[in-house]
Amino acid sequence: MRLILLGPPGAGKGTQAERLVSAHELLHLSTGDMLRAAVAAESELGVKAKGFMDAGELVPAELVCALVAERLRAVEDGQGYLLDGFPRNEAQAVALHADVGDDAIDCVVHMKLDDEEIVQRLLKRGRKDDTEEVIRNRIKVYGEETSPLIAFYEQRGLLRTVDALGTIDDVAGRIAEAIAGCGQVGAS
Ligand code: B4P
Repeated sequence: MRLILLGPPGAGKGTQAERLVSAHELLHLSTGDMLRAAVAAESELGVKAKGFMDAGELVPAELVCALVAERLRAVEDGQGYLLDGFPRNEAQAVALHADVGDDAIDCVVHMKLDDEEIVQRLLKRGRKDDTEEVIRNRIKVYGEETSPLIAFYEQRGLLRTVDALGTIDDVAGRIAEAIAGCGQVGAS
């Protein structure tokens, strides 16, 4: 199974990704985690990415796409994967499909959550980029840059929208239902 988790900041992509990768033995590619590791290691990429992340902006596509392409090229045939937080705009989606092909994704799970719940969850999480001002900017960037991907994947028949409000178990149950049959021949 080859999945994308799409949703606003704080929708719980990372939280649900952990469950999905262990249930389906998927390779987990989280661009947020990869970028945070690069920042912590003070690598060339990390130094370039840090300012964008601290401000709640997207890291430039060429940096993120190179990172993901390198990992995806190393994926063995038949290995399922989960892209968590990537692609985050149309340029990244186009780059992804140019690299791995149009049929390299079976389903896109769109986790839907309203802005006030996002702010409350992220203030509670308290990561360095979880101040109210930065969270509101990330919500704005999501609306402008990432949300057009909902239509992009809907047109390709891949989108499954799930309500991300409720307990972690509730949301996991909805995702399990939404992806049942994904990646099987004849699945719609
Ligand atoms: P990410 O690391 O992707 O993080 P996120 O969107 O903030 O959070 P996520 O949706 O994973 O929520 P989580 O499970 O933690 O991005 C961080 C930054 O990296 C971006 O702003 C950007 O700068 C950069 N970046 C990443 N990918 C990029 C890309 N492709 N291109 C350019 N830049 C990129 O859950 C949030 C909180 O809610 C947690 O505390 C969790 O415990 C809680 N929670 C989860 N589910 C819950 C539930 N059902 N009920 C209550 N609380 C819940």
